[in-house]
Amino acid sequence: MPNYHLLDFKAFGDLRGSLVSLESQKNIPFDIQRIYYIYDTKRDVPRGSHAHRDLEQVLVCVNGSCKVKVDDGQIVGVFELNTPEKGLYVGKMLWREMFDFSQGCVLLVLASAHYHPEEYIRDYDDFLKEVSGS
Ligand code: T46
Repeated sequence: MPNYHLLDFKAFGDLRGSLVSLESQKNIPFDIQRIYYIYDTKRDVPRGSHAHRDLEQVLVCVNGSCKVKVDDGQIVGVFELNTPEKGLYVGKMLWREMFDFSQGCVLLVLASAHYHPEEYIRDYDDFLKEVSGS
């Protein structure tokens, strides 16, 4: 089983619009320690291209759309995020890339830990070695 999957969020919609609530250990499968958002992106300029040794995240496209490629060293999944009602859970030790950003894309990210730049793996070959245990 790959360590990534889509999450469905319940939207509370009425004549005024819609609301989605995200809560630690309820519809988000970890304690949220950090929230950041990515915006003002360019369609042809991918982001990411790294892995995390010890971080779990949920990515939600709250406006527009983008694609996310996740790679566990064996299986590669590509997801289009185009609704605030779905999130992509990205577990530990996964190479990720975000690309094909639409105009106005806003990607909200919930993370299980504070920002620790030293736990990033930024070289794909190093990632493959670590993930295969070699
Ligand atoms: C990930 C994908 C989905 C901070 O100072 N604090 C933070 O919490 C983050 C996430 C970044 N930064 C700084 C570090 C860089 O100077 O913001 C700048 C841009 O970060 P980065 O190049 O890592 O951004 P992305 O879009 O390539 O990757 C980010 C996350 O870093 C990463 O964890 O999984 O979004």
